[in-house]
Amino acid sequence: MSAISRRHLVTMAAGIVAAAAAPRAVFAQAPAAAPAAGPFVLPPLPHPTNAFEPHIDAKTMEIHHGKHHAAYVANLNNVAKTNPQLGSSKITDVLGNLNALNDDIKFTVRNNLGGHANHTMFWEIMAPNGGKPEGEVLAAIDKDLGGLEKFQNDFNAAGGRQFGSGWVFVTVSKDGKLAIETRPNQDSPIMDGKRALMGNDVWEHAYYLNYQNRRADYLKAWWNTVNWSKIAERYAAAKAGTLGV
Ligand code: MN3
Repeated sequence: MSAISRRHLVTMAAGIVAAAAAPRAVFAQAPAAAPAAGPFVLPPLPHPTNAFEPHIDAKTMEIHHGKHHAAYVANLNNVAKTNPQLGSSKITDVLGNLNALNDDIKFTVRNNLGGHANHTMFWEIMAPNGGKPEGEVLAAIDKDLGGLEKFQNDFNAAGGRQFGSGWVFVTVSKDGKLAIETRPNQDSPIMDGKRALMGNDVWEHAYYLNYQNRRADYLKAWWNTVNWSKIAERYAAAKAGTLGV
């Protein structure tokens, strides 16, 4: 073998080693995503990430809140750099009137502000020992959703039927009427002038580490993380016309 071809082989081998090692090295050295400065803020989780085990594992909570929701917030802050009115408007006003936005930001705002609103609600209604529905909320569940057991079964079924990524919500009208509704992607009932009393995230990122393809098991287990006193507060706010995201 000539010196040239031997050198060529050594170079090739080194290239292969470098190529194989590169993705891991890049991943390990990647800095944690710094939140883009701006008007949108990632709300802190109300409980430690391991507070919901075994129903939702700590790693899923960390990634879901610290990566997925954080990315929606960072994307919004990037858009707000060139569209400062976005950061000074009420989230419900923007989502309730997406057609007022310029075409160049409409899609980004729909996905990321929808995601920000949905996840802000989602963390707010979570608690490790969240009790049971009582009082006016329970009365509304009985009246509009056929009682707690039927409601939970119907809600789980609707979440299971949502094809691909999306959400299953209970919407609440100003007169307190409840309905189970699903939305694709990060769409929110706010986009239709409604409000979400509560909702569950059926994107795979919400459950895949622990449940893989078993979305139905996740939907069932999720009820163990629901904060019913917070939902009672949201119900009262909806009837008073003051419920935000
Ligand atoms: Mn999510």
